[in-house]
Amino acid sequence: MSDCIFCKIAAGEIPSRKVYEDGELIAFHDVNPVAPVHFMIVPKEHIDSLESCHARHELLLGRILLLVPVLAKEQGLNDGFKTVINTGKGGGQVVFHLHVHVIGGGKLSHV
Ligand code: IU
Repeated sequence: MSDCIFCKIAAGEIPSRKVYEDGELIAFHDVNPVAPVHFMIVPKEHIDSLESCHARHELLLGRILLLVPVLAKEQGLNDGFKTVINTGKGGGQVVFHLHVHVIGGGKLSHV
C-alpha cells in the first residue's frame, strides 16, 4: 500500500532502527517505546491486521511468533517479555499494517 508507513519502512524508504530483516519480515524499534526495549516484528506483505489474515498466512504468522523469543534474547530480554498484537480501532491499533510488539526490560502492566 503506497500510503502505509510500515510498507515504506519495510521498503527502506523511511529509516528505522532495524533489529532484524529477511525476505518476508522486518523488525525495528518502536519510535515511541513504552519500556526500555520495545520493538516490533512486521511482515513485509501489507496485511491490515490480524483480522485480515487467512489460511495462507499460517506459515508467516508462525514465523513471526517463533522469531519473537529469538529477537527478545538478542535485545537482552533474558527475564521475559510481553508480546502484543493490537487489532482494530477497538483493540488500540493505530497503524493498520499487521505488527507484533515485543516489550520488556522494565515493570510492565499485567495483560
Ligand atoms: P499500534 O499497535 O498500531 O497501536 O502501534 C503502532 C506503533 O507504531 C506505536 O507504538 C508507534 O509508536 C509505532 N510507530 C513507529 O514505531 N514508527 C512510526 O513511524 C509510527 C508508529 I506512524
